[in-house]
Amino acid sequence: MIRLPGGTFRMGNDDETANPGDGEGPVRSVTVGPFHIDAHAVSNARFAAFVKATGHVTDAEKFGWSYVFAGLLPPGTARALPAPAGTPWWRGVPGATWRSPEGPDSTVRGRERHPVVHVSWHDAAAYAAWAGRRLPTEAEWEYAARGGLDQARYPWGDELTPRGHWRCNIWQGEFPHVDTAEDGHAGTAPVDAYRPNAYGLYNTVGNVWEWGGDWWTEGETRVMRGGSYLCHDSYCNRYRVSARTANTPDSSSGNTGFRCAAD
Ligand SMILES: [Cu+2]
Repeated sequence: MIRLPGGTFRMGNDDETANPGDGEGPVRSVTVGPFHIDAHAVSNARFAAFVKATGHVTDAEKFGWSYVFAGLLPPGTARALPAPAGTPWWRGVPGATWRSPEGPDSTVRGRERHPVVHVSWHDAAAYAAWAGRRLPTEAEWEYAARGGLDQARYPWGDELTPRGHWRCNIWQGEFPHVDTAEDGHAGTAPVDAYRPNAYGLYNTVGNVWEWGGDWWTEGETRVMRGGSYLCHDSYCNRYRVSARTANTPDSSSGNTGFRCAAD
């Protein structure tokens, strides 16, 4: 974990390119106290250690299915549940779990250093409690992800690909049909891929959405931050440091994970 001294920073974003319903703005001064935060998302190896120690059963395992991006499904994947309205690239896949991210015939072998996915907010909170940690507040997450840069668009600055170099794992090509993987990865990347920000945090934007400790405004969904490997300007530009979304605490998908914080 990384120890951060805390301080006052400008949180949020007034840019009109943000999604109006997301509540990124207005920009306001926020003060956070000192805290610790994981340098990267919790990996499959770490989550496996938690499950081995506790026998934890994830929400996706209880429900018997989870959402997988259609483009990552092995050919012939059977009995996928229909996609939700408006997002035809998702499939509800029976047997998709953190151990089998693309369904029963898949494994995380070779992806031990990739972020755990198909974990709900409940699963993330259970892991954090086991580890003697907690999920970061939104303010802590954004303060840490900004790495000391005031109102920059990304954790490293305002330019998406400085000098032509990719700094995060998002979608390149034509979403949702062609991912050219110009950034080096289609699907998840290892938790410590790319260069960290100035505070030493890896992959705060892109790779996987990260559950946060806070409720969304209305109190039925939990905040998620950072965007994922599926983000692309043509559909979802939430791979920015101020971007946010939410989901119900029992939801899971192949592009959502988490990192922990501690006092
Ligand atoms: Cu996105």
